[in-house]
Amino acid sequence: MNIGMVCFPTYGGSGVVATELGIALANKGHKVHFMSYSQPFRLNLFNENLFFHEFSVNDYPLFEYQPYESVLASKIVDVAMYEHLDVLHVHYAIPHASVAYMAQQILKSKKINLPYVTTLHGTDITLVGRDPAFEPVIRFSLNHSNAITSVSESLKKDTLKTFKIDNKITVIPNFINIKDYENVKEYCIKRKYAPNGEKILVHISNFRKVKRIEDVLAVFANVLKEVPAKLIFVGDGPEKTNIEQLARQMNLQHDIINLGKITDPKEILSVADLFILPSETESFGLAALEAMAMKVPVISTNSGGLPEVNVQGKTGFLSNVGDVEDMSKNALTLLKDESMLEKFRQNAYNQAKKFDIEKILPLYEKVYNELLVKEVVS
Ligand code: GMT
Repeated sequence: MNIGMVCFPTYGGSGVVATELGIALANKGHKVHFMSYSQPFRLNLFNENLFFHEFSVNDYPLFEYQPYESVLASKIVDVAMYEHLDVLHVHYAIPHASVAYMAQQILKSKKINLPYVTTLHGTDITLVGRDPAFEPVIRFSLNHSNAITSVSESLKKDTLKTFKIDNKITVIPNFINIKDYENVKEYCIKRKYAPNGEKILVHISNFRKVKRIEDVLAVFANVLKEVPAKLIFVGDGPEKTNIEQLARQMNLQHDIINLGKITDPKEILSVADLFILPSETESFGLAALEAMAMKVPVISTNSGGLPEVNVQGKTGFLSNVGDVEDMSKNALTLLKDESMLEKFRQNAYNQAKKFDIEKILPLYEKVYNELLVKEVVS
């Protein structure tokens, strides 16, 4: 199958899902054509079935806002015509679902059929999508998607609550390739970051308000009162400077290691004792799943789709949003009990295996195949 894949290339879950899905499809023999304004950060093109079509948006002085949608739609039309795409898969509804619709209509005028799948990832529905200014366009382009997938049951419910959608929504959870998590070497970094055997807490995100990183600091401060520990931050984003300042005010700066954007966090996770994710909303929590695949238990909130990933009292603990006392208590319970921590580590790994790409890939292929069958019939 020739598949067009549209995603944001920036540091974020939807780009990771699109990229890892594209790689897995390419390994299975499908030809996958990525279209984005720069190369998605995890896309490694050493695969004869993977292609990247970059487009650039002109910075003409008349445009205060650059016409991203028009350029992307034109790129999709071009790639669909010359690479003979069978299906287009767009990640993140805004603005990719309406761009896909526009491209589809242009292609129709050239007697070319291009069905499109829209995958909803989270903030495209729960945050940005809640802005009423987007409502008519999102509703229209979702209702005209040939298929819609959502990364959790919770996100599906949120979508149906927020928009009047007549279309079916198929839940296909986020995934990891469990084979990639076997035999990751520690490279002695545990000793470098925790020279006196301190416990290591890790938080990975794109540092936006929705992640409530101030709660990570509050939990860490409480942990430090009872257990020697270090906190590793991976990622960058709008809240980073505020968080650094807050950490100084709380006198935590000497125990925090800021690593910035890291493409592949497996090595860092290999030295972690706990992963902290206190998000306000989280449609799935891919970062938590990646931690679990590295045998790291998760202290998280119970918002959105997190309970579909992190199992209370088994792979970690879940608390109400903002309840830092409960999160601290849970973190300390695990950090102070080595055998319990070990059991949770194994449980986390076993739970992550349920989301292995081998189980998830056929679900996406089924969605694509159903569209092709429909096209033959109509
Ligand atoms: O919001 C982000 O953190 C980035 C965002 C994205 O779309 O890039 O992540 C969302 O999609 C991920 C992949 O499907 C999910 O695992 C994340 O839970 C989701 N983030 C939120 O809902 C906040």
